[in-house]
Amino acid sequence: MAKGKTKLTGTQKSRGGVQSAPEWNFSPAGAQLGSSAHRIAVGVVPTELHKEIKTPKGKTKLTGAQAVVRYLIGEKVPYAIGIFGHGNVQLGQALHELKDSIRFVCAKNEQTAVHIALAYAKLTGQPLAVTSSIGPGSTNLVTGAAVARVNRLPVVLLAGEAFADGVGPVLQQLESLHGRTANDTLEPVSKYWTRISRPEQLRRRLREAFDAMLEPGDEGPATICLPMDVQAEAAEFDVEDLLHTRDREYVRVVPERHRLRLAARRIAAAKRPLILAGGGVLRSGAERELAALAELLAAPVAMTQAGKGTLLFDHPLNVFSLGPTGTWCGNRIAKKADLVVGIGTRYTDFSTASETLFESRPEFVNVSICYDDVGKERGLKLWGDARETVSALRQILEEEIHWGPRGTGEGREYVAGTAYFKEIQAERQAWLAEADRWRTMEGTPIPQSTGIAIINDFVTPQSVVISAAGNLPGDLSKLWRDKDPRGYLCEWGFSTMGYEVAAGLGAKLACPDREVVVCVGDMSFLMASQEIVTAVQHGLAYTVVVFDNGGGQSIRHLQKNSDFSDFAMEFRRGTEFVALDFAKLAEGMGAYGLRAESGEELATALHQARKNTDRPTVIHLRVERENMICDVDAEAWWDVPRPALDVDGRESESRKNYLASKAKQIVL
Ligand SMILES: Cc1ncc(C[n+]2csc(CCOP(=O)(O)OP(=O)(O)O)c2C)c(N)n1
Ligand SMILES: [Mg+2]
Repeated sequence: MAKGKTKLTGTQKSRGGVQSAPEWNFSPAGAQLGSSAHRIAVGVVPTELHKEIKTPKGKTKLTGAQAVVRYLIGEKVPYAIGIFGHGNVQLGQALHELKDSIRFVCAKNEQTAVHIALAYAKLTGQPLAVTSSIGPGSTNLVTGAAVARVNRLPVVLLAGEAFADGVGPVLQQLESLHGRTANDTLEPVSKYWTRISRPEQLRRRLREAFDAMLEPGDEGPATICLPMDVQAEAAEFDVEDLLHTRDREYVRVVPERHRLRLAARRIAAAKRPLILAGGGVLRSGAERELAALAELLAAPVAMTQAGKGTLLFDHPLNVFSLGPTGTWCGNRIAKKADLVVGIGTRYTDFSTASETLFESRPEFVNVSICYDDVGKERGLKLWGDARETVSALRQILEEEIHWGPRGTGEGREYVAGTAYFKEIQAERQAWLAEADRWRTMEGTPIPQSTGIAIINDFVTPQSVVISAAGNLPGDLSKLWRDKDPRGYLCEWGFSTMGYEVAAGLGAKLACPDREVVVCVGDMSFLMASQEIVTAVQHGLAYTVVVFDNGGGQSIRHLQKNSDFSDFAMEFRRGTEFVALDFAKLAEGMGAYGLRAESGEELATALHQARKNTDRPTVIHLRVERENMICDVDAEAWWDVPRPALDVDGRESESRKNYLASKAKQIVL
């Protein structure tokens, strides 16, 4: 060609490194790129996909990677997130070819890429795909996968894999043999795990992966290890089939009638019933049914972190959270219960105070679609969907047992004569007064509890608050007054530091029209704040409040309150605290940075952040490090073993006390 230039097709141009179309963007500036840039066309399959060159058998030749991407589009996966390396650039190419049907988000760490997907799944029930290169990219996924497994959230992990032909180099791979690769680390934390060795296997394994990943009540991560050569090789596929939309409606199963009747009779006979509402209530959309059952029985409702908000805070039957990070209000009621109706809960150590809470040895009736959970605490198993099962229980109580409602007027005015109801009200009022004291406490810098209250008063029912580790989850569970059942997202299953900032991004992708406020400790922020850059890239605006208390105060307070030495949890150089500036750090990542130390400054910063609609805002909030609500005795125990011997080799007093508490465990 003249002038030494080469003729390229449109696709070749973008492949050849010439600047391709602008990246998608949520910000007002991004919106100008056109509506498709602002809102993704989920599940819209470009018609040209159907016109691909067919082989004589009516099939289409595709690379393994192209087949994977088409299957994801068929399953209506709107976003793929991840980082490319030599182990998944092949998949990257296929994603690029269809980048208007499945948007790509370039994360800054594979772990936080998964966290983005998990917040999305939590708020929508829908999985996203996350991809990594081989080796360190895959091992970075492990924590994210574990968070997904523990929290029962779906996510597709497309992990680059060593050569299927077995000849490949060892770069970024374990050199040991036995057929193991770095991706084997993902197997124990995956709900479904498979290693592909031929592209023809993809269709079936992908379907299996989605089926396993979306099992109601036991959702989890599905890992598909994609060898580099298999991603690149071509095979024949039925494209119509790959793109065919599957029935992914949430299945609602109801237990047998005789079990429901048995449960209803036991519930009707209880004098001090307690309902424990977990995350399954929200997953099933059973909030109304929960309230209706509680009101019918005039039974108090305690909530786990995942179930928080299922009953709003001002409901007279809400006795708040349980366990060592919960409230003494809920714990006192739980200790004297004669029957517990657990709905969609896993009975973790935080709900059972490490199996010491239910001192009065109540009966348990468990409503859960997850078979692993439904039999816990030796409960009567109501194995079914929460919404349908609770509704059926209520119907039997009303129509067959003729249970007279204890509450009238939408459940707000109760037949307040019962001693139990009065007791619930007294405990509630006492706790609310204590919470009010913490919510309004003054000081410079302000106490964390006051900071939480200011944020809580600032947000609207349309906002989502996010947290994960440190003192914030416990403090929020005590102090946060829910305004919407789906406005509280705390990752407390794995309590992973570094989840928060990425989850804010995922929440914003899931609910672009909701305000998102992330509450994160300073140590957690330092563990993973890098997705702020990703949010800047895509014009995602949300607020991150970094609670600066000079380090990991939850663990330092645990040390101090449990006879351990105050050791290595603060950011000190000798006696001096390292001067950190999270606002500057944020600015350095392209976001807005603000600082606050008083209540007024925090309120002003929150208002300013709300006006910043084109990128995230980080508020560096200095808070008090000693006077913390975590030191208030929740009247519930947590099993943290104390060393048997002190420094002189003698049995410690602390150990004796520990063993005395441990002896109270009731392991059913
Ligand atoms: C990934 C990870 N590593 C370690 C822990 C154990 N851990 C729990 S809280 C905490 C300190 C968190 O510090 P910060 O985020 O500042 O919150 P604060 O304790 O000050 O409230 C640590 C180390 C954890 N939860 N997650
Ligand atoms: Mg801290």
